[in-house]
Amino acid sequence: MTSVTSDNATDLVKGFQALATDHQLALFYFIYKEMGGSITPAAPGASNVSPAIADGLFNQVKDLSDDEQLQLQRDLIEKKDTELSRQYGGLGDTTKLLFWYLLAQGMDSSDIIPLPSGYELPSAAADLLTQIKTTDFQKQMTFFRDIVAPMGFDATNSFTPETSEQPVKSCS
Ligand code: 45D
Repeated sequence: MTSVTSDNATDLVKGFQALATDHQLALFYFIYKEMGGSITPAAPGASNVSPAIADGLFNQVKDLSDDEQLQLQRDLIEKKDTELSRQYGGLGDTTKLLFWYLLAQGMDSSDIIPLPSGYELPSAAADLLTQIKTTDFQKQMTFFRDIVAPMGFDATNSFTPETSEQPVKSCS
């Protein structure tokens, strides 16, 4: 049944989003490690991705201190309203994915704060990792897009609680 598989993909997204911020970050990095070389930035123009834009954002992050780099990543997950979070929010979904990929590579090249040594995934995150590993490639991609898409701050959709008004009841 197709509904089983698509429900499963949604469950993964929900499971991911239910984790604490730091556990999401850690799991995401473990996923990157698992995928290893199987992520190949597609040929230019082959997909809906803007490498220059992802690079531009990554280069700004690279220049931050370790603490700021970690904070930025937490802010993205928590959809905080910051300058970089807004820039991220303006990217297309695949470009967001590419940006995270650059961050993960940056961790390996010491441009980005690494995981604390000996860090172990909390069990709920480890369970999700097992499920993601056994999901087929297309569904993994859908899962990734689904988790990176809502991260960051979407300035085009920013009716803050202070400025947005309750629906006015029409009184005759
Ligand atoms: O101290 O179509 C903790 C493209 C604990 C090409 C921490 C693609 C506390 C076009 C929070 C753990 C390549 C884009 C510290 C497709 C503590 C295209 C730090 C595919 C320090 C399909 C945690 C792209 C940190 C794909 C820093 C598949 C965690 C991309 C950081 C996949 C985690 C990208 C990061 C993935 C994880 C990226 C940066 C899986 C990034 C994962």
